[in-house]
Amino acid sequence: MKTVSERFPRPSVMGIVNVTPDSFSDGGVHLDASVAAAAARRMIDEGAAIVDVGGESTRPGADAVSLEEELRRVLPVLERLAGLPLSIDTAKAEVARRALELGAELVNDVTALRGDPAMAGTVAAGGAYLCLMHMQGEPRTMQVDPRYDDVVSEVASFLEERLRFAVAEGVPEERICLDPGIGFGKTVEHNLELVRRLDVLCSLGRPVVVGWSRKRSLGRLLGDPHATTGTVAASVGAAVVAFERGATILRVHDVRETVEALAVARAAYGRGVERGAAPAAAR
Ligand code: HH2
Repeated sequence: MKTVSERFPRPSVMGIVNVTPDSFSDGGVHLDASVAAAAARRMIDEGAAIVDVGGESTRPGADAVSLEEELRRVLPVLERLAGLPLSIDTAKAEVARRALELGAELVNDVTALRGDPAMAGTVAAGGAYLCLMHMQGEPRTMQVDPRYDDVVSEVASFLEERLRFAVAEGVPEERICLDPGIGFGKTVEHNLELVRRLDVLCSLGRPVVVGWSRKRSLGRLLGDPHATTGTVAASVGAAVVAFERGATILRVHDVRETVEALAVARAAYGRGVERGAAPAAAR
């Protein structure tokens, strides 16, 4: 099996399909399994390296969903997408296990293996890639006054500890990627600081995933203090900046626009960038 870096050259795009009624951006749009599967296929045609399918919203304020409900949402979509490159966005080991059985190759766990004690073993046994993400608090309350002494070093220490844990539990290090968790218990300034100093996270030695697409911090940056989403153009700009700072995988809703913008950025940086070399400006 390829390493994350071989499977996902820099930059790679991860498309997002949320099979939920309440996701902050595409909630309710993909609740029907056929509609969700068609959206995923379109994203792959548009250049996504992988499509991340999720059945539980983690937007600020979201409530948890039961195992039965999450399976009911995602399994029919995964079944329709057999043979395509898929990731499962879940914190539940049983959802991950069923998704891997149906051919998913990556488990995207926003709790970084803290949500379900069986998750690490499931990922290891399934031979899957794993994304470990930082979150302060839990979705229901995480945006209520998030605080850090130094957001970058705290996120880096957390991810380093989670990486060691995953490896100790049997997940090969070369299959793991790390994500600062934009918007997960972070103010606009925390998000900006994490991307500005993304080189600190890149120096942990694993490919970095950034998911800033359509998030409220982008809307707030544009001057609306009550925004709950960001625009497509702001999201594309955010993806290019994250790539420029060293990100390998960009998790986005708008695949075609992001792929086109990243093609220009990649061409401008020239040879070597896809192998993980951070552009000089990001070092
Ligand atoms: N963001 C969301 C969900 N999963 N996974 C990773 N690795 N990184 C992220 O930044 C990330 C994630 C939230 O965005 P979205 O899936 O669009 O919305 P919701 O959680 O409301 O379904």
